[in-house]
Amino acid sequence: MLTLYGFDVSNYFNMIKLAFAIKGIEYKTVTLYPNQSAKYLSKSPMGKVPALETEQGVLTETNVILEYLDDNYPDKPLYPGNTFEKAKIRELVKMAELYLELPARRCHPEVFFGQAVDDLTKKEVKRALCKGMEGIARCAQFSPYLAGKHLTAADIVFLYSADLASVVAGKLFGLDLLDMAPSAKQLMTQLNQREDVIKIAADRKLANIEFNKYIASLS
Ligand SMILES: N[C@@H](CCC(=O)N[C@@H](CS)C(=O)NCC(=O)O)C(=O)O
Repeated sequence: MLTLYGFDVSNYFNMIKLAFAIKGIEYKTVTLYPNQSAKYLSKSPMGKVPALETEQGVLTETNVILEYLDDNYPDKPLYPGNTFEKAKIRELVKMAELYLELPARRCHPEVFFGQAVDDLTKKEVKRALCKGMEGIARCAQFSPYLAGKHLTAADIVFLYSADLASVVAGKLFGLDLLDMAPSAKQLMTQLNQREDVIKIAADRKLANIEFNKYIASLS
């Protein structure tokens, strides 16, 4: 059986959990935090989560895992359509990660862990997030999903990237990031009403208690 390494607070981990839920794939989880132990690095080369253990070996990088799952479990495709349509989904996945998730992450220390981030970083992140959401607005269809009428990998990555990016934009810059893409709010609402997404959010809330203790133990 597939084994997923990571923890329920991780947005990347939750992208894979949602893909599993949508496809109805059975899997087990090993709860662990990112770390640089030799044992974990032998599975996850950067020590990050998620990592997926398959019969053939371990895979990391969320977009890669999503594509692997789609290739092996083609029911309920997350990359539906012809080669152009599939590429468009990959484009949106990459945009959500590069231009929302990653810039927002630079401000996570201040927003989620109470560690001040310098003003230059904040200025760069503010600009990057606005550009990112505007870019996605130009590329996505929002009809109602990012790539059209089917929920795809792009929506999964957007959901768990835009949520944290919105918190960063709201708390640090007083901005409503979702306002910058028409129908983004509607899409987030729709996705957040799904049973599988609600369950993942409940797991996250519960896991947050242990995670906060873990973070406190680091200082
Ligand atoms: N590019 C990676 C990013 C995964 C990632 O950053 N995961 C976070 C947890 S949400 C992590 O492991 N952080 C620890 C670190 O960056 O060393 C992916 O697509 O899976």
